[in-house]
Amino acid sequence: GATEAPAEPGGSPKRSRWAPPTLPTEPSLYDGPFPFYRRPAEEGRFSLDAQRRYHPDARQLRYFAPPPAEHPDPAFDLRHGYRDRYVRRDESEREGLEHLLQWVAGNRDRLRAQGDAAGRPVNADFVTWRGHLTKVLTTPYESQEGWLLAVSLFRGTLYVSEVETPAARQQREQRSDMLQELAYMGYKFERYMCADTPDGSPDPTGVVNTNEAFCTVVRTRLGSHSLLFAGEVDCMDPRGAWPEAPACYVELKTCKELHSPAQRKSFYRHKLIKWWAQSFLPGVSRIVAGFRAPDGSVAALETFETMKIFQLIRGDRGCWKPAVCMNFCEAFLAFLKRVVTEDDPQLVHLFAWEPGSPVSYTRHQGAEHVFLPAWYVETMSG
Ligand code: 0WD
Ligand code: CA
Repeated sequence: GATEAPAEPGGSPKRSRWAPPTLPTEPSLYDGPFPFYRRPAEEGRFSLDAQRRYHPDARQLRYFAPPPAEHPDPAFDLRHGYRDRYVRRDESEREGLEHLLQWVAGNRDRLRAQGDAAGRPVNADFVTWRGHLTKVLTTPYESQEGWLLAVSLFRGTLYVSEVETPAARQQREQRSDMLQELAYMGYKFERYMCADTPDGSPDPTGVVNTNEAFCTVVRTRLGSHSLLFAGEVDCMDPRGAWPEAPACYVELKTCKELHSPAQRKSFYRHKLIKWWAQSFLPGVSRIVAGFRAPDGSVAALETFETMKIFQLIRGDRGCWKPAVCMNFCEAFLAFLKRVVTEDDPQLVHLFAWEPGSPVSYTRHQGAEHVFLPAWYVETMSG
């Protein structure tokens, strides 16, 4: 797959070379009123089992079952089982949009029945993973990690799929044992906080298998863009104040214990932005954090209501703003619509961003970056 420079309109050699448009990411450019964001509605659910097999049901959904106090007693040991009770998903297996597309294909009759005037088989402007949108939302404030997003227009819908950057790949392949244990501790925390049945109790003695996942598929709208995306959800609260999905879902997180107001401020500035973006997008109403002590135990639990996070950061002038994140995302989606106009699953535009630069793109025809599987194109063309 060769990279083609976009056509040069006019083509006069005397004129300065046409440069493809880019999208700036400075926060000040997006500091306006919060854009319209429709309350996300759950369209469907699916599960991935211990062998990473797809099931069109909620068999992997777990139930929030926290301890009675904010200081778990007996203490959770997050390191327990790391050496001998850990089955890790093979992360070199690039799945792309595969499982989400399986859900779309499996629901094509219903999606078609909701069809719009444009006659699209999927009545949405964008189909993607929630995690990809989280990265877009946090872009104006991100200073460490760039991203690469592949985009194809197929039968009126833009599909967005992440491509691993060389830097991310290197990080993944060279991840230290300490970082791997830290990742394990996050999954282990889920085992202490969730039960397999609505009235059950957690059984933290079992195996942690990161192949297993429960995903919700939600539909929403940002400004003029209709979105259909899926996200992995940790559990639902059968006794919560919001009984309906997706508000009933609870996101579980672990974080290093905070000892000072300065540490808390830094946590609000750098970590809470990611937690907020991830849960706000699908309408998950609560995030429950377990703060890790140096010995690997959970020193305290703290609940963050997603819709109240903006109140925690409002007083800090140097902090991120939810409106900037959402306005940037809206502008990015408009940019995709403007650039990707040829309906062709074999044509891929690769949008690249690195901190300190604007978003740019390259155009690729055929093979190398194509990400919509043949089976999907076939199924949705019928
Ligand atoms: O193969 C790939 N390139 C990717 C696959 C990249 C990103 C995600 N995925 C898959 C995940 O395996 C999962 O099935 O997509 C699904 C999750 O999508 P999402 O909800 O859009 O992703 P995100 O919001 O980034 O992550 C949600 C949770 C994570 O929880 P924390 O609390 O750490 O944010 O999904 C899990 C993880 O538990 N997760 C993954 N699990 C296995 N492999 C991965 C991954 N690569 N990424 C996230
Ligand atoms: Ca989580």
